[in-house]
Amino acid sequence: MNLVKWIDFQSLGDKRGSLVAVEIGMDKAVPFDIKRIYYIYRTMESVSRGYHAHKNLKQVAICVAGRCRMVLDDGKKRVEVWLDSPTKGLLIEDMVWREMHDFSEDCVLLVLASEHYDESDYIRNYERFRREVLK
Ligand code: T46
Repeated sequence: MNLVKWIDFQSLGDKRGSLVAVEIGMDKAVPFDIKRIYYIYRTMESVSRGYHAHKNLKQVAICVAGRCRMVLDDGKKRVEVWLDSPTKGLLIEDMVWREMHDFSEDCVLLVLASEHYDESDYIRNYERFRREVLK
């Protein structure tokens, strides 16, 4: 499985500044209906977040300001990418362990989610995640 799936958004900039439109649908950028949007901001640089996987949740993470480092792990391999562009979305599928590190002070991470918030969808123990994803 290719863990790193980028979605490129077109920047509709003009001399006034930049604008990105995110559209959903089969032939559009985001491949699922968005049921929830949240954003993470003012995370301290020394703080790491995430450390979980989701059983049934697809998400697109877009760093609309600043940057952070995202680690993705499918139980077999671990990769890391920098989210540092408002025109690049990272598609995170079900059953992928994620960690977020090295938030810049100005980081605003916007996340589009395919499902409503459900704490029972989280797997917060890495060994349990590996057992479930590798079985
Ligand atoms: C993910 C990464 C990228 C809610 O009540 N509703 C929500 O929609 C969310 C996302 C969180 N919460 C509550 C649950 C916790 O009490 O907000 C608190 C912080 O959530 P959490 O510790 O899960 O945050 P992160 O940054 O570790 O993870 C979040 C998402 O939860 C997760 O789905 O993939 O961002």
